[in-house]
Amino acid sequence: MACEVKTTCPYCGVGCGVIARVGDDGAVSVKGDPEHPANFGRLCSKGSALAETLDLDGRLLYPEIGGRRADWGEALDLVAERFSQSIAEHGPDSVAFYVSGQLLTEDYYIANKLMKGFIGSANIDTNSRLCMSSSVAGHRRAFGSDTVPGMYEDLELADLVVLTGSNLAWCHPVLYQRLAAAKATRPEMKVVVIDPRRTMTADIADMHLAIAPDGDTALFNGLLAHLVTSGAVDQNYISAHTAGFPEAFAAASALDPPALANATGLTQAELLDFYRLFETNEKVVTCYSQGVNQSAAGTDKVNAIINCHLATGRIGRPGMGPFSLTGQPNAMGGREVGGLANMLAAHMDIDKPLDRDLVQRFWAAPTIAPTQGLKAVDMFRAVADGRIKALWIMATNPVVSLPDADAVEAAIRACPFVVVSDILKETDTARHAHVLLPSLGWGEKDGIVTNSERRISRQRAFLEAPGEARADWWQLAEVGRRMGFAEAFGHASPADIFAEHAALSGFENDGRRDFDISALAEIDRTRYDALEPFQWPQPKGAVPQERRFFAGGGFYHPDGRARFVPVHAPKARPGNDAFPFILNTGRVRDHWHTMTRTGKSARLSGHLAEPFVEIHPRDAQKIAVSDADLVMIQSPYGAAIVRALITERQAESSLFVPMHWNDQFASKARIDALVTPVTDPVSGQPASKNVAVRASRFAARTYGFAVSASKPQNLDAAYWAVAKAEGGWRMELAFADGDKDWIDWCRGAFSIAADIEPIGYTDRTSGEFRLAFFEGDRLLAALFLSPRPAAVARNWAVSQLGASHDNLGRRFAVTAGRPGANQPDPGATVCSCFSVGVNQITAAIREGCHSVEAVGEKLSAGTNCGSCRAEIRGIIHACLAAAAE
Ligand SMILES: Nc1nc2c(c(=O)[nH]1)N[C@H]1C(S)=C(S)[C@@H](COP(=O)(O)OP(=O)(O)OC[C@H]3O[C@@H](n4cnc5c(=O)[nH]c(N)nc54)[C@H](O)[C@@H]3O)O[C@H]1N2
Ligand SMILES: Nc1nc2c(c(=O)[nH]1)N[C@H]1C(S)=C(S)[C@@H](COP(=O)(O)OP(=O)(O)OC[C@H]3O[C@@H](n4cnc5c(=O)[nH]c(N)nc54)[C@H](O)[C@@H]3O)O[C@H]1N2
Ligand code: SF4
Ligand SMILES: [Mo]
Repeated sequence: MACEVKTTCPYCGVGCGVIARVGDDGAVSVKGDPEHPANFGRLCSKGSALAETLDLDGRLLYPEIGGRRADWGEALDLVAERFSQSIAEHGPDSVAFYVSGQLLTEDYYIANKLMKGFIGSANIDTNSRLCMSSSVAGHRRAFGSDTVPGMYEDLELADLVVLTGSNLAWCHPVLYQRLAAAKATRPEMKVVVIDPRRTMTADIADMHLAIAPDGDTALFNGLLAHLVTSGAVDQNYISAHTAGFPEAFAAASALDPPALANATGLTQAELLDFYRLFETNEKVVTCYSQGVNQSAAGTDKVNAIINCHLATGRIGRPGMGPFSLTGQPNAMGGREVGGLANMLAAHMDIDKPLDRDLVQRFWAAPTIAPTQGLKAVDMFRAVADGRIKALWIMATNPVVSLPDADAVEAAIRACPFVVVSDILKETDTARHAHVLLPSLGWGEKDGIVTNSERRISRQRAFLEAPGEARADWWQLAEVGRRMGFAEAFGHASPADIFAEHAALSGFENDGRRDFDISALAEIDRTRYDALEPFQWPQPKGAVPQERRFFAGGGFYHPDGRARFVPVHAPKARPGNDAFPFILNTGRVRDHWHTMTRTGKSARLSGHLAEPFVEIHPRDAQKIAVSDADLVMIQSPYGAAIVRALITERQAESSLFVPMHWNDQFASKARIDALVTPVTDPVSGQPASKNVAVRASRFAARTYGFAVSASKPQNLDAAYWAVAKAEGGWRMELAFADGDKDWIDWCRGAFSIAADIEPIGYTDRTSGEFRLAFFEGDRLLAALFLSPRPAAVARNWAVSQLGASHDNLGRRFAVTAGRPGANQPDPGATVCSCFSVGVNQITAAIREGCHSVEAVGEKLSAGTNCGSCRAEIRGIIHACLAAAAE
């Protein structure tokens, strides 16, 4: 029977509502939920492709112990026994949980309860440490609580939207679309993008400030000083609701205009233009994300921003406020349950004895963690030096995502007991687990997530659990029960856990704590199943309403006042001749983190199909790298090999490499292997955007491209990167030598039977060589080799996997490596929703489509999720500019 279920997207913190439809044949399709207040029906490219990521290929379906299948009872007994044993012999701090902002609130609540209240350690930290912890720390310093004051609507109501360290167009695409739509109806609205790179987000900006890495504190300090001298500050707000203004102002005035220009890498004129915009627009929202948080000065950057909003009283009113954009679908939920090592449940403070006592009583817990636990980077150091002897990793892939990732991998490998709960059998982290526990994934699990604007929505199951996979909360509760805490972990369903969480939020609260959803403390399963998205707080007895915080003060420091935090611009990193480039890392539009889900979609994988480094043309020239060359990047910690993408969008002396690629998809592209494990002193968040590296051309003798119907195995190449493609796989290759037995190589890599003979083609003058293997009329694999980066029409070659090759002519056409005149090559994918390539778009432009709308009308490109509209606009500009030359 076909059915439709309302749920929430499992990717970014926008938290879009999704309607999943399961057809009579079991096929799933998704569409945006028109009634969800985050997206009103929109979805981005990743959300639209969700149905393509649900297959069971590569799924972990049964528990495993030491690589052999085990049953749940045996696996859970072993986990409970080894954790209990370590605690008995070495104390509670000898064990740790490393969890994730992709857990549901209920999973997270149980993990935190078990560790802090029953094991009695605070050694539970989460990938949110790498993501939001500077924002949390900045909020708590300023507000006395981890409160996001505003809501999404503020971006639409503002007259000025400042985006700093946020690539909104690619990372929060639906929110970006809401902003772009608001700007289209009110063109007088201004958008400023502050980012060392000219990202796609800068496309709608009235002003792009290509700030020097970590120049944000200086920038916002200079702004605060300007607001004072120009008289834009709100003295009434400052005196009624804040403390510490003089000290913050003194710190902010430390740099004179030339020094400010120097620290920010911007001209004095640029600075003044920006400062005037901020001064003259009362309705201003400053959104920030990882360009702010992931820094050795991340917390100071957050407070530098908040200081400016406090000084002008522009906070918590429609269209005004600082706005931390959360990354993961449940980064906020994790903060609500206190899943960080330095927090306690329900926004309580682990350093406060009264809070600890309250939580312990509520849980009827035998103990409560007496002090903060180890933050992520320190936690893995403690794993490395043997202090932590049993580790449970859940819904995160630290061998890819933590700084100094090779050392993290070595630590995990050396740890006496490692449990990994994941949905996939093979990840860079799972390969080192002693016990592997199969978790339910999106569409199978049930619970709650909270988005960036404090909106709580249900993720609902619409698929059967595959194999023996079980929910993360169930795994944790079963271990808790087996460790002797049956009563505290007797929950029968996520609804039970949520009710307990809601009750704790209101327990002895009386308005002392911002997070209060006690109106839902008595929720039963039926109401829970029907729960509509709502914003917190929702205290018991109060009329449900959506609200902002702090327009009239009411901060959570004991005196009710916000704190200005005096912050100083960090000293510029000392120059370093050995490592002259600054490596900046981040995201691409169509991949999610370590690609365990988006890597399954051919459409999403087609946008950017291999790991790359963005490099400025002059830097490329300096290191003698041309377009499509391979580049070796090195830091004192590790190395990576990626493709050169030469672009003026990148600032000189800095490089950008995406964080996504890992050992499952490329030979050597885990970029966190290079990232220095430097952290912010307040938040403990790693500085993943400012790493000193060197770069050089990676010289290969032979370059290649291949397509294969089967998943390639054991690729023996100096460089390889594989991506899912329609009907199979595509891969980029490079070899240190030119004389292999290529037929043999193909048989090994593509599992081709010995009796299948290839068709070959060699061009002696160009040195190009091609091989194709067919079974019947079907192409099994084709390999294209060249002494230079291989010029093959890639999307066309991929399309040959699905084509019929029923005559010799067609087969030989494959070895030509490019389509005949009657079959145009679409080029690299730009629009993943409709699989439209760059060559099709340029052709349409040549035929007179000179606007995004016109291209959309002709090709449909950009008309579904809209995520590629900025890119299409860029192609139009480039084509028209080239034509005008
Ligand atoms: N497509 C996609 N979307 C995602 C994710 C994904 O994996 N893929 N992940 C989600 C998650 S968990 C997160 S945390 C968010 C992250 O969302 P964002 O923070 O928007 O994404 P990033 O690409 O990490 O970094 C943002 C920008 O910060 C810039 N930057 C670097 N250094 C500085 C600096 O010193 N100052 C300033 N002002 N800017 C700087 C970078 O050039 C980059 O363009 O995205 C979420 N959305
Ligand atoms: N250099 C650099 N490093 C970074 C960043 C950066 O910008 N630059 N960004 C950082 C940030 S902001 C983040 S958020 C992290 C993200 O980094 P990670 O959290 O390591 O990345 P994911 O790929 O999201 O890992 C999620 C894992 O959980 C599995 N999984 C999916 N669903 C479920 C489920 O329901 N249950 C369980 N148990 N498992 C599940 C997936 O298969 C995958 O293995 O990376 C951080 N690292
Ligand atoms: S913007 Fe895209 S990735 Fe983020 S929640 Fe919405 S559909 Fe999902
Ligand atoms: Mo994140």
